[in-house]
Amino acid sequence: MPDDQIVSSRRLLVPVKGIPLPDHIAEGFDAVSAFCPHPSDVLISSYPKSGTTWTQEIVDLLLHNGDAERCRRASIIKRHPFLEVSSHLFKESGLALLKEMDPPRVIKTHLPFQLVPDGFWENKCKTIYVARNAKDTVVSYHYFHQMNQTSPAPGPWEGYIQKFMRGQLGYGSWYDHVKGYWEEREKKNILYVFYEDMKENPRREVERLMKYLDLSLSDDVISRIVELTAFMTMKENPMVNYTFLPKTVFDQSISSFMRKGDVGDWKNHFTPEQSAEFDEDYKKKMKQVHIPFRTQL
Ligand code: PPS
Repeated sequence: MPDDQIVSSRRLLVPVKGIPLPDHIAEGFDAVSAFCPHPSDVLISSYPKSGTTWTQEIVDLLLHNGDAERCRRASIIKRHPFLEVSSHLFKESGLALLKEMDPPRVIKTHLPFQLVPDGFWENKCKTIYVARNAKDTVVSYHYFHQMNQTSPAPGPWEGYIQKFMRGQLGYGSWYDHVKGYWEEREKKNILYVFYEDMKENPRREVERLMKYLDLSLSDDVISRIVELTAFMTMKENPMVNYTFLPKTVFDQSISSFMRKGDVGDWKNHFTPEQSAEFDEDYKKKMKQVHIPFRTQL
């Protein structure tokens, strides 16, 4: 077993300002809120299961001119501290890792906009928000909660969709999460990226990320980054596929972290009735805002 994790067990969710968070995150939340980043730090934010790891790997490769070896210097959780994660899960919390690193750092979070420490906005940190359509997200989250031994047990699919619609899963309402960042994206200079766009045309999205980061890399390097971050390549890469965590944390015999990597897998899980109910509810929750999500390509 790697020495940097501790054995864990399924945890409870505790509300922080109305958002259900894993109890170990809720307990340490005051220190997270007080975290002050450096203006050169980059934040990668998302609702869970939206393509965060994929985006992190692209950003790391962009910042290292496509050098695959340098991007294998450590696991993704060490390269990009997970802001709110506590030492209950990993030996070092996100904040402890950040303390050891010099800026510019890339920081991962799943916090909704209103829980992100103010320092990120005061210091005008670059922020990338990754969003994925709700139906594929809830499918991916259900598999994840089965294999993630530190999260509350997900229960059967039917009830799980209801919890997702009610915002009762970890990190709360998907609907509020995607809307929160969408509404602030212009004022806060947030780059809003869609998982489906990355699948459709990865090169175009890698170039968007590159420009946002004020980088200019050669066409060859961009091509290499696209290849290195293809689903099957990342699935085989031990520095990003989370096989560095022990079975007591992520039991990948239940479901792989790099599971399917597709747009439209929801069709294999939703019954026609579940899909109709979900769509009806979606229309109500998303009616004030048009965010161009696609559930198929
Ligand atoms: S986490 O735990 O919230 O940080 O998970 P996150 O990384 O956001 O999302 C995991 C899902 O993203 C898929 N994934 C990819 N898809 C396409 N291409 C690449 N390179 C890629 N890397 C990760 C991963 O397989 C999860 O989705 P599902 O649908 O479960 O396969």
